[in-house]
Amino acid sequence: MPEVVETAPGIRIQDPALHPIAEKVLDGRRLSLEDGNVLYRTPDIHAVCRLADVVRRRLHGRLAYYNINRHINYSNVCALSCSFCAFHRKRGQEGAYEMTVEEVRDAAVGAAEAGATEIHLVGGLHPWFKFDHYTTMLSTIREAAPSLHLKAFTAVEIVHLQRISKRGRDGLAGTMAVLADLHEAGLGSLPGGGAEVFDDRAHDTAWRGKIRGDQWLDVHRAAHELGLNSNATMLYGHVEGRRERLVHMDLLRRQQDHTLRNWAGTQGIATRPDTPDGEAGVLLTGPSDAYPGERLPMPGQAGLDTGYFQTIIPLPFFPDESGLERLPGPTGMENLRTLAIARLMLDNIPHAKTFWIMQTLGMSQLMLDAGADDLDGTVVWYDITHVGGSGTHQETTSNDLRRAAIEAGCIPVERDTLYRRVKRNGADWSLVDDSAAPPDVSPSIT
Ligand code: V47
Repeated sequence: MPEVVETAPGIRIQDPALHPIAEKVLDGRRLSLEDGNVLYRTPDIHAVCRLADVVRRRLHGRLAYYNINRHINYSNVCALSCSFCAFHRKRGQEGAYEMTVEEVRDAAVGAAEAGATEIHLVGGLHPWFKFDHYTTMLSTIREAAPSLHLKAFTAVEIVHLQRISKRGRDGLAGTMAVLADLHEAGLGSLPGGGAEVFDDRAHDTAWRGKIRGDQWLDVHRAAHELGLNSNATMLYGHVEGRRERLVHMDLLRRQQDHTLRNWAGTQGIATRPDTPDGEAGVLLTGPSDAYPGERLPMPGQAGLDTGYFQTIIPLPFFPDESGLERLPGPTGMENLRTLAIARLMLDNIPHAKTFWIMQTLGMSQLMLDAGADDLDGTVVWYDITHVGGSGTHQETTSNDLRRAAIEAGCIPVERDTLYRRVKRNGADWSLVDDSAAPPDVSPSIT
């Protein structure tokens, strides 16, 4: 039996290979890709989860965020044929659908009347919709349901919109122009979809024809420069390997460093020269005494003039009905480990989300103890994956989410899309003034 070492109260480590990593986490130093490899290889998965929980508690105490939202997939007709995707159809193919602007509006109004704060609006790359169809979709929802935050269009759709609006050759300026038009029409933030895994080999094997990782990152950089926040996903457990996942995390981390570096400098938040590439990294997950103010302000406040990545969302691959049905997909332990490693590696992204639709609510409860602080939302309609043969209607109530969080030893907190706290009375809601009553996020380790 290997010696069990207690590095900090409650963190029992059996695998000596984890000791230097535990030291780094406790000191608030950045983990290298090699550290990530060790975290993937160690049999001591429980220690990995405990370390991720240290970071989670530093940032969020025992708070578990959720939101009341509705996903609207406006069409599954897609010019692409990614082999991992069971959602896409060709026009006229059985199961293909397109919602009209009025249908999208009605779904959004129904969601607002039921108390939703957010619409998550995405779809396939429709071959015939014109650019103004997308701006009309946003402005129509905004007019009919102004209280809703519109988190819409993955980076893949944004590049498609850039092409169909004849700005495909304008590079980053064209992306900014498209995003500015969408923002003007009501776009509030970008979802994290379409990232898959930033690796050209995996890209060419399973989603050739779709944008590559560098383009995905460019779109999010443009959104951040415009002051919009966004999320980042990582689809894993298909044709990629663990090394590619770690590189994906590192690329996100570098981009977030780049985004936050100036702001961190103005705030006196330490940038650490000890990142593996020697560049100054902005770590938000160190001990609170080392990093006062690790909670990021809203874009436009407290000297922060850009948007940023709010949350990392690891998405486990579902082989069913996809072109990669022969693959087994990741197991529960791999999902737990990947979530914990994402929390540890992405030391400058404030939130880690377990999308319960894909992870299941039961696994998500375990993940709240292994790095995750966000369960996503009430969702209602979800077309892209169906867990265990469930239908399109996948709904859980806010009570279900709250109960799941409490059972996991957390304090459930309803948030809006930008992680501001929500005060609710049935379908009516308003934002809580955090400056009046900041949430208790005391970083105790129990
Ligand atoms: O981009 C597609 C993935 C993503 C499969 O930003 C699959 O808050 C598993 O991005 N198995 C869409 N995954 C979902 C998404 C998302 C979800 C929740 C919240 C947010 C957010 C974003 O689903 C796609 C793709 O990467 N996907 N097919 C599949 N067979």
